[in-house]
Amino acid sequence: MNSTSSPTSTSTASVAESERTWWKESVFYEIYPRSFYDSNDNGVGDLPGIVRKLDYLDDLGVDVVWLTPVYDSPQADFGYDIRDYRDILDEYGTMDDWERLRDGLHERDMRLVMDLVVNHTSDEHEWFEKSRREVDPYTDYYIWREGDPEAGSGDPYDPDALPNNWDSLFGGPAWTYDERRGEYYLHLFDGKQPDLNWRNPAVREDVYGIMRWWLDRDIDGFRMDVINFISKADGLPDGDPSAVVTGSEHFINGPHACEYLREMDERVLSEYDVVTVGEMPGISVEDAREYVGRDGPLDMAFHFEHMRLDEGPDDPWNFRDWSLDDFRETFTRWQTGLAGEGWNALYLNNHDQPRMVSRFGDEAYRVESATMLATFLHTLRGSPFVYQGEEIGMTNVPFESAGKFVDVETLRYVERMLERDDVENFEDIGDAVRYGSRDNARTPMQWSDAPNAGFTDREPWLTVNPNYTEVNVESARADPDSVWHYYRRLIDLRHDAPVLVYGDYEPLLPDHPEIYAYRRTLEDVGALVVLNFFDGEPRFDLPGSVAYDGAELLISNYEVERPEGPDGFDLRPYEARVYRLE
Ligand code: ISL
Repeated sequence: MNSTSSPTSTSTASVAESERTWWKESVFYEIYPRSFYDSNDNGVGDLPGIVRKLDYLDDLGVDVVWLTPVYDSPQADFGYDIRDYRDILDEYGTMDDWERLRDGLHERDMRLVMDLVVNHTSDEHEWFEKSRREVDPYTDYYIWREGDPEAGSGDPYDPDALPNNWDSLFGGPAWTYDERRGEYYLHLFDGKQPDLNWRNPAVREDVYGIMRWWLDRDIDGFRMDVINFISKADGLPDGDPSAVVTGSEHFINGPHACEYLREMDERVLSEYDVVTVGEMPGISVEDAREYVGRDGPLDMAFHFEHMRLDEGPDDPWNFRDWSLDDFRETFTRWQTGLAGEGWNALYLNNHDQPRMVSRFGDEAYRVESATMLATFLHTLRGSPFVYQGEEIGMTNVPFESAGKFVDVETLRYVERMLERDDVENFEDIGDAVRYGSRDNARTPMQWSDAPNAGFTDREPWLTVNPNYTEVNVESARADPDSVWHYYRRLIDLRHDAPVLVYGDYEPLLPDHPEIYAYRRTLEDVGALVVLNFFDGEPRFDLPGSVAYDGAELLISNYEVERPEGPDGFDLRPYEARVYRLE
């Protein structure tokens, strides 16, 4: 069904040497270790499991693996709550296993990016245990405030008693009262994830020490968790109560965030040839220019604007349809806004988001829409990030009941909603939870049609998607028309076509209701990308500005009959085509 022709390689000589770097030319692959592969049959994925799948990654052709947290952690937020930054969680293996993974990747010319989670630690981290006992130098390692537990009803959780009105991103107040210290500590996420006090130079010094410890173990970079949240506004003022997350204007891109990252760059990063990707909810293109522009401290940023397109303006769980106009406008703004300035980190899903096929594609056209979206991801200016399972077109999960969810954000939301008078039972919010829960992304990787999708021989820690009998790596690899083979071809294509990496981006047909088309241009080479985002059969009318004569089809997710009309062609549902233009 799919066709690809071999791209005539263009030289990269036309790209200024100063512009070229390995990470711009790389395809990244995100691994969520808990769900990747279980080597010791305890139901939980682990590092030796990843080691066994290294040839799989090599065959797929990806260049860099981003490993989400594998450090010692009580797993309140599945690793984003770190107890010891210099140790591996027992369930996942040992430092020796980690070294085998790193070496195995390097032997295959792949690189390893680790997750740096330093906005907060676990409340079981030694620093916090000492901080709550006011043991120096840790007393001011976290953000402690007195508040007024005697206020109002005398309940320390009376809103009047709290130090301010900020919300946690997982819902409920961002403050927890610590009986022992008699003060509140700030946590922008769960109560088990206290925020570090970045104003304290000793905290920053310790973070840099952790970074050096890993960098000296020969890693190739960091993905930095909510790194634009590290600086909180002076005096921690009350936030606007009408905001989706109250207080967020005082901690997203806070006053010193960029300054701390510059210091981190000077003190640590500048000494290593590594890539840095900041996860930055709530940044605009203008903010991104500061973080990842020409003089910015980091290399790339994950922004969230396209993740918000189907979320309600007041309540993110109040999902609505996204529109192609907003989608195209958002991507175009980021493509043009960072042109010549910075580099995009491109993604359509990750371990926190619904599966892209179920969100921006169509499960009824699973293969077509997965390959169309993949074509989009790999032909924009920036580095594509593939999330495990995306390459076989994994979908959202029909979770049977409330009891099947395990993610803290989801559980908190369900708890909160069930307290409301207008919500009688889980099914009243079931659709939203099934659509939006982070657990959709975290179900075990589907390796085969064996029990538990070949992920484990035991009961897995999280439900397996029942579609594993059809959607799995083994059957995808056996089928030349599968999503998996399309990803391989697309990754090869991007490696061979500098125009897809470095070329300028120019949207075509900016108002088309169904088609998203654009041109990439690098010197005298062009690429035309035509994507049908829906299940209709619209005609693509070639814009006059595009010289289509002699265009060569580089890849498409349907068989394309040649020759076609000189002024356009009809598209099939979710059809994607990429042409090389002379
Ligand atoms: O936007 C979200 C869901 O729609 C959030 O989950 C958002 O991605 C998140 O708040 C920031 O994510 C990162 O930090 C969290 C952790 O739970 C996530 O897994 C991580 O990716 C706290 O460390």
